[in-house]
Amino acid sequence: MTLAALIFDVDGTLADTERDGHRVAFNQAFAEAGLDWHWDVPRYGELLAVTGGKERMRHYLDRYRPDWPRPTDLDALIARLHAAKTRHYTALLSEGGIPLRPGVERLLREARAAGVRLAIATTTTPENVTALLAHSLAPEAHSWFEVIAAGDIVPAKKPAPDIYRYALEKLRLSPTECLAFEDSENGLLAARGAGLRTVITINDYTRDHDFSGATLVLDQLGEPGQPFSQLSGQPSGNGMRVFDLSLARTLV
Ligand code: XBP
Ligand code: MG
Repeated sequence: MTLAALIFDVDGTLADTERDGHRVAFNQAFAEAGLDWHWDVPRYGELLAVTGGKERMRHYLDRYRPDWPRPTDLDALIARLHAAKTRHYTALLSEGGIPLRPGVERLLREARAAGVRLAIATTTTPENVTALLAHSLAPEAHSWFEVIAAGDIVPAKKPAPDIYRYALEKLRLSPTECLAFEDSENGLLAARGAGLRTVITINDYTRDHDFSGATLVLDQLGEPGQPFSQLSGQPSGNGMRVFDLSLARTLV
């Protein structure tokens, strides 16, 4: 099968945005609202089991704050906090941002030059994707992606396959022509659920996740002089240990 498109997750895959980005922005929103909620690094790792910021806040209350007095309109509070969190997160990116992970920009540029189409499938809010691409990649990088499937565009977030199905439908491609890139178990379940072969690049929050079903598990995509380590999957035919299009093509 010819490789037609690469579909990328954002958080944890394009950049390590969770610990020093989303987590910090959530805490800023909580403090600004006068709430005594604070998510430290290990607690945030537990909370990442639930994708989506609004869903994550609700899960936090259910799991860790059963006695916290709920306002009559909890949905409205969550929506306000989430809007504030998005404002803090995008401001943080514009102030210098969070770098892309090794190999990401190289692979995106190689795909563009070769006419391999690009898409995004993420649970995060669309403004966050635009801000990350603009500040960490290139001002016009938004336009590099034919489809940006993000946030509440589908009601069921990862691990549900809906966001990947949506992206495939917009691309008008079958999953066998594409390759997905993910960093987490929920992301892998979503991509696999949509029938996609998936390459995982782990990070500190996800290294102990169950990645059975992944085509390839790497520590990162690698750069010349900074080769990837392969954690599982078929041995790559690429002696360089840099994830490039020629390696991607062997996987579909
Ligand atoms: C990303 C998420 C998101 C972000 C926060 O998961 O779980 O919830 O942490 O984004 P994935 P919002 O990488 O699997 O897409 O607050 O904008 O929802
Ligand atoms: Mg992710």
